[in-house]
Amino acid sequence: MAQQRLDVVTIFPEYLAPLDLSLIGKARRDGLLDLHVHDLRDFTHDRHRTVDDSPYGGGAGMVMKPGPWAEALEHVVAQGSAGEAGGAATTGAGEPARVPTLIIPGPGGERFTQQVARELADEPWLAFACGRYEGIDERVYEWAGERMPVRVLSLGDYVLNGGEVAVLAMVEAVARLLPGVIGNAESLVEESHEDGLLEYPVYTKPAEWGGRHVPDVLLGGNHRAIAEWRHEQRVQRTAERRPDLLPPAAASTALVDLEERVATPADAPDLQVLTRACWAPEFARYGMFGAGEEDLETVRAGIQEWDTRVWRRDGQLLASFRVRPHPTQEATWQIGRLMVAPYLQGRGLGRELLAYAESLAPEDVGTFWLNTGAKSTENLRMYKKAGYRVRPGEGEFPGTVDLTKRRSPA
Ligand code: 6GU
Repeated sequence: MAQQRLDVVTIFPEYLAPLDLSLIGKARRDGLLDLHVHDLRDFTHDRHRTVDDSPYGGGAGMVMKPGPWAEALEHVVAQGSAGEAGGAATTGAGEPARVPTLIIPGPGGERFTQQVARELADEPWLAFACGRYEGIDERVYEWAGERMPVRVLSLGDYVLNGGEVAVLAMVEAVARLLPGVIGNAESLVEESHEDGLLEYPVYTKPAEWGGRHVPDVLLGGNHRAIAEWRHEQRVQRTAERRPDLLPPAAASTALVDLEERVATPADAPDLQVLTRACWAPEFARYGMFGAGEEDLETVRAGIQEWDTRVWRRDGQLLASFRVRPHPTQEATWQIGRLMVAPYLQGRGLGRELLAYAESLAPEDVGTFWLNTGAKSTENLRMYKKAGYRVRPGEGEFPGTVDLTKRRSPA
């Protein structure tokens, strides 16, 4: 079974002691989790083991110095290639992971959600950098970003004193998704946030307690009625406590309610922005550094070479794709740049766009072809669900895979 390696760098190693307890502790003892905690002060060289200093430009508090961080992270990265007994993390394919994905917890980060937890559970190796004080010198983020994928993640809109408590939360959320950590896979599926609704209320014996009764429906054996009641409770509870999780009633997100146009060169600037917005998180996450920066000239050329479609609402570009006959492959329809504005993702729009892109193919087309990041798990999930199969080997671009699907006979 694959093992996930975790490295945590902190000035309070004892803060991570709870990771020896309960299910997470058991996962470690079972060898599913390989956790290493490092003391940042071990990477200082002065008598006082100094990790912070006053901020340039003035202001409150102290800032963590870059030097110890770089040394600590270099030490962590070196563990990957060191081949120390059982030390090196391996990918799903069994190759050693060369660098970890670095997580820097902080209130200024991208929101840590169940979706992010799933993405992190897919990674063979995670490193966590726990900041304290007013934060870490900005150059550490740049330095690390040139060496490994970096994600700055926040638990929510409030401020903690440091990243340690956040790391406890994130490690618990991620580790319980690893195969083998929780015995019953179903208990993972039937959960708050797994499908966008909060959990239903639960009861156990006695059926009457202090004059309070367990709802009748749960005492009968009508499983269908129970399932319906529970679903109703979930919707009601979500509406009361987390209305933000329910699909917005007013703003429709169906494709048919948006204005479709064939793109012209005038759409290039907006398309460039949408492409960056869609790709930047992937690049950061999966470490395709520096790739994917297209200048306006290239975007304009793409509009000429493909049939590019754009969808706008109130002038704002919300979605796009481009299609054309494959330049070299016979009877093949190329679908590219299927993009949905980040805030509209996860609602099935991409799926709708894909079906529409396929419907534009001329009659003689027998195969649909597209290309995506080899590690873009959400894209791959959607394409596979739509009937696409990953072609063996590397895709058209480094770090990508090609996918194809036979057109079903009309
Ligand atoms: Cl991840 N870190 C800190 N220091 N404060 C936070 C947070 C993280 N998430 C919310 N507040």
